[in-house]
Amino acid sequence: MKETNFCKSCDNATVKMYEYAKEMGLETIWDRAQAMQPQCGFGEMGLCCTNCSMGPCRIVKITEDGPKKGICGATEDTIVSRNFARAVAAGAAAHSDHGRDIAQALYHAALEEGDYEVRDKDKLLKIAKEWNVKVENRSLKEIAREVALMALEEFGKPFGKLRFLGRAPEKRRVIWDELGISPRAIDREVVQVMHSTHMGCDADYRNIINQAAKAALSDGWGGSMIGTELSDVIFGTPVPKKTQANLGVLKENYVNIIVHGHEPTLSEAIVIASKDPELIELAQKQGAEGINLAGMCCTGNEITMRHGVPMAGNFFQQELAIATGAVDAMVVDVQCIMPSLSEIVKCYHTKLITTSLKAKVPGAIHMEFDEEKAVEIAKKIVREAVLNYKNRKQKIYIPEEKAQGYVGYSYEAILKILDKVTNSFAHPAGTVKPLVDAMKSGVLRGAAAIVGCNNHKVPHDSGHVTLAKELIKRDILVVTTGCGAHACIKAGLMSMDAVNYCGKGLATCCELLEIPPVLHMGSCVDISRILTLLSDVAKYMGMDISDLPVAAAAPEWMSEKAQSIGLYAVSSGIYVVLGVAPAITGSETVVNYLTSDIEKILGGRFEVESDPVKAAEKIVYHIEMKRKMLGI
Ligand code: CUV
Ligand code: SF4
Repeated sequence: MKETNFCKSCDNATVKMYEYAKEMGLETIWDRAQAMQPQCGFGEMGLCCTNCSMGPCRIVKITEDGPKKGICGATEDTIVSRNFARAVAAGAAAHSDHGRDIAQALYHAALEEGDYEVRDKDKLLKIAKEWNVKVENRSLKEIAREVALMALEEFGKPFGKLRFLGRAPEKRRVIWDELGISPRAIDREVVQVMHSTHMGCDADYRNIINQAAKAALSDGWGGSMIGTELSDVIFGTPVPKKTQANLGVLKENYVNIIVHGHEPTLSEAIVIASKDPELIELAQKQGAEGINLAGMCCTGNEITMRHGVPMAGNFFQQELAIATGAVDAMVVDVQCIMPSLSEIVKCYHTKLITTSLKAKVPGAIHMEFDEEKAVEIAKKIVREAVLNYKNRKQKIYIPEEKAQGYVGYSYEAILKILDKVTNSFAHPAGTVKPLVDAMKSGVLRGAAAIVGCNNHKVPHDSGHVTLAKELIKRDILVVTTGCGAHACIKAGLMSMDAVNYCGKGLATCCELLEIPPVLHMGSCVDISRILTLLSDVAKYMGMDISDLPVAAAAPEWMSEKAQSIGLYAVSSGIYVVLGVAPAITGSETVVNYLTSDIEKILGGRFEVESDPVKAAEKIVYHIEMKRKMLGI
């Protein structure tokens, strides 16, 4: 087998643990990626269709005499766009189903069933006002119940458009309406993509992509936004706090529990359970000093944003965490959980505990989570972990890497920080004005979001980190979510010392506001926070999102959810740079459409650039061009 440079990571802890795992004879993501080479060219280009059983059909591009059409006559444009649309629909479904679970949790909270409550009253009232829910002479519970029910209706209501579209600037809403892509109900848009990409239905690539855009918008401005906003209502809107990140947050003499996956309903309950005095005492009886909770992937983002729980690592570190030998339980719910975990735990005492009906893994212990008995079940799960401490038998090796940083920059938190420099005499509190002023004066050139996963096609974390460093050097403020956020905090970019990497303008802003140059805005669904922020900036300036000197990047993306995010960002008028090409390269027409023509229609477009330094240059170019057009 040819030697590859697979485990290149800019994160020392990952490199060390990878080498250690190799020594121990463990198989990790990098080994499987290597064994998979060369990867299927048809699949890579999006040219394989399995939408009906006359197939699979694949379009042969490299030789002239190979088939140029599917058996039904579908062209490469049709096949590629259908595959892309289906991936977007799957991603939108995943995010939105997460949002639905949160809405359901709020409903239970309102009925006083279970352990959840309304923790952010202001946010609830704000949403109630936005949705025209009567608040006078009503209890908080009544309001919460109606808001929850309305949120649940967003998934399948027969008429109207999504309520949160009202947050978008007027110009944006007109574009969506004219194109017929204002989402109606979340489930409906996903279903419609699945229907029209069925064999023998939609064959027009532009129409297929428009429908995919509609489903994607139902994620960003629907499912994800509901997920974020209602999570804030139930669990509190994040405020800045200090935390630590990387595998070094695991503690040898403690019961280590890692929560991994996505939905805060489970992880919030585990946070409570891990502080239970009886369970801590039980841990001590087992010989441990206490219970140490850490989060991975987006669950890690959710609980660090709200509680400062240490972040154990991102997507590519999940197997490595178990290889430390110090994890007594890895508790997972949905999404981004590698099935390989059940294989690697066999070599350790670690218990892999699945909790969702939507995600069982053979070989794991299943302890079904129930929103109505959240803390009770969480305590059972924590107890399992605690009692497992004494079963440790392997050598423990925890890399010492552990970075410090600040997290918790929700949109509301950012507004509050901006208040510090707002002369409240002249401007009402809670305005984006200082941000706009800084951008107009050129102290800040613009802002960019760095989001998304890890992918073996890019050296681990270095896509995120290199891009972030290149951008802050040029006075571009970076906001980040998902595994990009993990990468940035591990690289020290969320500490106050990171001003040393900044250009003069951004450094001044950071020092004045006491913020790091890379702001942690949460999990993947929390990209909706960025949409809300951009909308308010655009509205303040009397413009559309597509006019702003901003950009987004997903340097190491891999999931279908990321494709949905990318498309809703583009459809919201944002320039999106992808570090990994989506499976569309089989059709030049579709590539041209998504990377060029679509900009004339929607104001945003995709760019594919695997080199993060070049990606930074492209983002800078885009931002400077937007500034010029604004005359600033
Ligand atoms: Ni939802 S989707 S690997 S955990 S960011 Fe991380 Fe984020 Fe991608 Fe998954
Ligand atoms: Fe082949 Fe058409 Fe069936 Fe796809 S839908 S598998 S291209 S026959």
